[in-house]
Amino acid sequence: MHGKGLRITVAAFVAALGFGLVAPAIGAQTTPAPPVTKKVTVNDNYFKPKKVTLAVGDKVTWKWEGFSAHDVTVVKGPQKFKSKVQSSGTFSRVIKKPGAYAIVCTLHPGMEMSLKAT
Ligand SMILES: [Cu+2]
Repeated sequence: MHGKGLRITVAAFVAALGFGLVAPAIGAQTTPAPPVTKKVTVNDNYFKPKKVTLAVGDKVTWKWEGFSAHDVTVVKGPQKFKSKVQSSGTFSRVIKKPGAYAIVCTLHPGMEMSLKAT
């Protein structure tokens, strides 16, 4: 007698968990967008694209495609970083802070780009 009643109670509790509580909780969660890698090419003497918008947590990979040496330097922004002066290869950073970033090649005045992270 007692055992059967307990089983029904447990079954009802599990059903309540499954349909009443757990399912809406899962449905209400927002799944963050997976991190994305944005590609920028480093050319002679310009970045392409010049403007990049991304979400915090995304990565930017600069790829050197010109013949001259260049660098990637944040001159203004919430997160500072600087690549080596290089003429080939890549440089990557995960953008961890929201805001506007002004980026230049310190070797070539006017070789600039901007990043906006939200
Ligand atoms: Cu340059």
